[in-house]
Amino acid sequence: MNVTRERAAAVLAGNWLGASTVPSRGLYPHQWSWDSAFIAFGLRHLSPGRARRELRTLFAAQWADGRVPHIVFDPATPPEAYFPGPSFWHAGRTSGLVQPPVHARAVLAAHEAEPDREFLAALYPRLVAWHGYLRTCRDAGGRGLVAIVHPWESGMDNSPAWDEPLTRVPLATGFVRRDLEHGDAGDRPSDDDYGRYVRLAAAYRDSGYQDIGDFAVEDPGFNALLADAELALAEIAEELGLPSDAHREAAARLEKAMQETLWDDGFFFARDVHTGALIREHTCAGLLPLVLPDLAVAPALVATATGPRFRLGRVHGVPSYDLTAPGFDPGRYWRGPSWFNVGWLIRRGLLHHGEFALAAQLRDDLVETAAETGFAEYVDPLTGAGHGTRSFSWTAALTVDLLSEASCDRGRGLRRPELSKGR
Ligand code: 2M8
Repeated sequence: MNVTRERAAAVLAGNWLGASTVPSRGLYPHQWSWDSAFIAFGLRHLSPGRARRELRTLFAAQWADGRVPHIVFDPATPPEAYFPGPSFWHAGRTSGLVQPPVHARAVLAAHEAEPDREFLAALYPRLVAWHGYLRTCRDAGGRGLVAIVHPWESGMDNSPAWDEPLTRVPLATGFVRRDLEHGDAGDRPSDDDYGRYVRLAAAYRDSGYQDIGDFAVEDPGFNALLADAELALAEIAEELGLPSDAHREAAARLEKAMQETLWDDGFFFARDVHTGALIREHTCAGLLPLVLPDLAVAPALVATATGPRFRLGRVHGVPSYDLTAPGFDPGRYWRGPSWFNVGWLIRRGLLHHGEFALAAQLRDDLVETAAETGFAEYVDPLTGAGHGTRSFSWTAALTVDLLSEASCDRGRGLRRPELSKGR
């Protein structure tokens, strides 16, 4: 067995709680929504039953209104291990926020690894309710796009795109950050960012998780992943012998709305719903629409991805922020470092759009960098040095997934000299 695969499998085994996987033992000791979907992509190669269990556990915590909570708290973990913990949210065992909807793709992938019609039939209505919640309760801008109401909902917490809308949010004080007990402060969001996250989450909680508050943003990453999830749902419906047109139409509507309202000058930008203005920051979320196979503007978006702002193929992974921006920081969380889930998604997009050599190169780089950094949470795109926590579950899981592809060695030799370490 491949050594890297074995090491990645050991990370996932070490982070398994019995019915779900924690992103990391210290920093994130509960179940996270989109992490579980990425984890399932890897688990399906190691133990399809565990992949199904991971997803079933998450969906067992789904709310009556259809939302899938962004955290499901582990009752056996001390409440003070993570802040904001279960008592903050007033929502039983979960938080009240959401995360990007990558679950339908994960459910389909788990089924493909080991067909299980009962699993598919059980999850299908839950996925329909989840997407229905997003479409009906979150179209704050009335443009047919989902608005996120908290930076944590993007999964890209301290993205520079959220700086401007966050200026409207006052700072909360009087709480203790637990994340700094497990990570270097230079790798994590600032205290001011954290103060705003807490204030915003408390206000949403106090509205009974209904009101669109001070922060409402149409994020191209979130919406692209929802469109892709609708396409996956169409495939699931077909597999179950159910009509699928509505899902394909939903995907097409989202794609059209993104194209008409978020696309400008070769990029997809987020829109601040309160001001109606585009937030002109080039973050990796604006590249995620590449996951859509019919994306008409894919060639222009690939040109941006390979241009000076992201230098795809000439750096490690996909930088989370514009390399040319004054605020680019190669080590701080979502303000520059490359994350493995984003690289894995963009690789899929490159394959859709015929960029096979670049996709192969990205895959090799992701696998190698993951192994060399002990499955780091994120890496410096310029040096490949690891940052954040180590033995991070989605890094390990997506490595297993990439290694499981028969074509894994196809791209060897395409590596360009600029990619080598210690430049
Ligand atoms: C990070 O987010 C959490 C809050 O949800 C945190 O900073 O404590 C993000 O990277 C997010 O995308 C991820 O799902 C989560 C767990 O890995 O950590």
